[in-house]
Order: sequence, then structure tokens, then C-alpha cells
Amino acid sequence: MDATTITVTGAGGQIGYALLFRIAAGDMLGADRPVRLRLLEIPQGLKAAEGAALELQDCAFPLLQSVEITDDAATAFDGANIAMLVGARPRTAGMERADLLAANAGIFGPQGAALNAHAADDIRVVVVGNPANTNALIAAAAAPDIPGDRFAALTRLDHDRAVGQLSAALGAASAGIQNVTIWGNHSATQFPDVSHATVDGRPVPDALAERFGGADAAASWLDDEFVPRVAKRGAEIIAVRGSSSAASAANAAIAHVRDSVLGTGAGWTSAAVLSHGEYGVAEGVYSSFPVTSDGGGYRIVDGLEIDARARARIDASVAELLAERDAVRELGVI
Ligand code: NAX
Repeated sequence: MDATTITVTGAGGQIGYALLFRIAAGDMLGADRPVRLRLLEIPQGLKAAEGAALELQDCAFPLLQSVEITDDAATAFDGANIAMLVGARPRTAGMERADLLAANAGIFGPQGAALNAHAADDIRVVVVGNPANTNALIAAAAAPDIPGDRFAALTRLDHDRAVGQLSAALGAASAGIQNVTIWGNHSATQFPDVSHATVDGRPVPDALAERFGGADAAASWLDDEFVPRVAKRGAEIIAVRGSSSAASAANAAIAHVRDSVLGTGAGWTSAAVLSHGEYGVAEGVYSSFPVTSDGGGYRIVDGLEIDARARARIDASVAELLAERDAVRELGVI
């Protein structure tokens, strides 16, 4: 099989460190597909990326054909089949949202342009760096020759966190839990929705009603415990671990690409993809949806019923996405 060229930005950071070895081991594209890694960093991150590359060499991974490290986006994306955009400008104390969006526009705009000019025709892009949905919008806007549906932002971590919480609450194996959905923005406004989910083939709402002693108690658990716990899990990890999610974020990024390229199998997953107006989500934003893939990229699952509770929460998260889009428009970057 031909080798796949994968570009990882922010490769010297903590998610990068958790990601590279698993890609090289074949966890992302399968044990039969050789990979070439391109690591893009800013100058001050190059040493950390070089250190990771030395360790990759020491693993002697049979599938790993080459590792190149650069601080030049054109070089990093040249011929790339898959781009995982992890490096971003974090929010620092006192930074306003507009400043954060502007700083990231300065990263994701040029990277989108470099993808447009240099990536392979079959390029697929996943944005991990925050604010991920709007960074995806910025990168896609700077890449007019790449179809917008080749870009996505990562909400698979939120999805997997939701599955993990249901698994713990119901005492059920995560493998038996299907069709959870994350809607909206990868932020505290996201809506983790279990209304269509099943556990071992049984509706999750029924299983929760049994577990908590009635439908009202189950609804309270969803509103008061489950939704906020999933939406704020990133902060919980920081509080307990002392630094932000890294291995779980890398695992989710790998699962996102793997399912996009190899297919989702039974049920659906979640990813923030370009809205064409599905489920009343404003056209043109990158919003999380229920998605499936047959290997050719993610497609939004259609025909699901949205109840009033879900409607209000989806609308609130999409309103935040639109506010981010407007702020970026005011900056003149899209
Ligand atoms: P780190 O600070 O450990 O690493 C980021 C790396 O990116 C650094 O090495 C830095 O030098 C590099 N970088 C910065 N600007 C760059 C540029 N213009 N080009 C290339 N590299 C650049 O952060 P880490 O913990 O790895 O997190 C990376 C990003 O993922 C952050 O924006 C974080 O908020 C985001 N996350 C997104 C998640 C998601 O589910 N979508 C979950 C995990 C994580 O919070």
C-alpha cells in the first residue's frame, strides 16, 4: 500500500507527543498502511519536536517511512493527505475572546492558505487547536480550492467523554453504547445528547429511567450532572491532573481520522463539520453533528427528531458559533 503523508502541527506539544507514536504504530490508519510524518512547529517548539523524532527513530516502527520537522507551513503541507492541526495560541490571563480569535486567525489563516497551495488533492483536515470550530472555519476560508467538507473540528473527545460517563452511570461496557451525539461548539455550550442513544440495543433514556428511578429523575441527572460534566470535563482534567487533556485528546483525534478514512461501522459518531443548514444549524459554520463515514469522509446523519430540550440547547451553542464567526468577520479574516 502507498504511504500516507500526515502533517501534525504543534507536534512538539503534549498532544503531539501522545499522538505521533500511535500514528506511527498504525493505530490510526491500520497495520497495513505505511506513514510519512511531517511535524510543523514554531521555532521555539522545534527542539521538542526533534526530541520526539529521535524517540520515534528509537521505536523502529515498521510502518514509519520518514519524519520531517519544519517551521515552514509550505514544506509541512507539501503533498499532505491528512493534516492534524493541533498547534494553536492558548488563551492567557486577561486575554479577551476577540484577541484569542485574532491570534488564532494569524495561525489558521496562513495554514489554510498553505494547505490550499501544497496539500494533495485528497487532503482531509482535522482541527484540534482551540477555538477548534472557528479555527476550522478560518482555515477552510483560506483554502478556496479545497472543498469545505474536507475540514472538520474535533468533538470526538466530547463524544467519547459522554460515552464514558454513560458507561459509568449504567455499569455498561462502552462498546455497547451507540448513537450519542455532540451538537454545536467544542466549548461549554456544547450539547451532549443521549435521546437517540442505545445501550446494548436498548434506548439509553429507558435505561437511565430505570437506574435513577423514573424519567424525571433521569432528566435531572442529564441536566444537572451529565451535560455539565461532559461539557466541563476539560477543566476537571486540568484541576485533577495539573495539565490539560493530552492522551485522551490524541486518542480522540486518532479515532476521528480513523473512522473518517476506514469507516464508522455500526452507529454514528460526532464531529464538527460544515453545516449546509442541517437540523436548523446556520449554514457555513463548523458545528458538531451526528456523522457517519463509509471511508470517504464524514456525512451528517439525517432524519433525527429533535425535541424541545435539544432544540434550545443546540440553538444556544450555534448562537455562540455565530458570534465567533461575526467576530472573525469583523477582523476581516474570513
Ligand atoms: P501544548 O501547548 O502542549 O502544545 C501546542 C504546541 O503547538 C506547542 O509546541 C507550540 O509550540 C505549537 N504551536 C503554536 N503555534 C503554532 C503554529 N503556528 N504552528 C505550529 N505549531 C504551533 O498544547 P496541547 O496540550 O498539545 O494542546 C493543543 C491544542 O489542543 C490547544 O489549543 C488545546 O486547547 C487544544 N485541545 C483541543 C481539544 C479538542 O477536543 N478539540 C481537547 C484537548 C485540547 O484542549
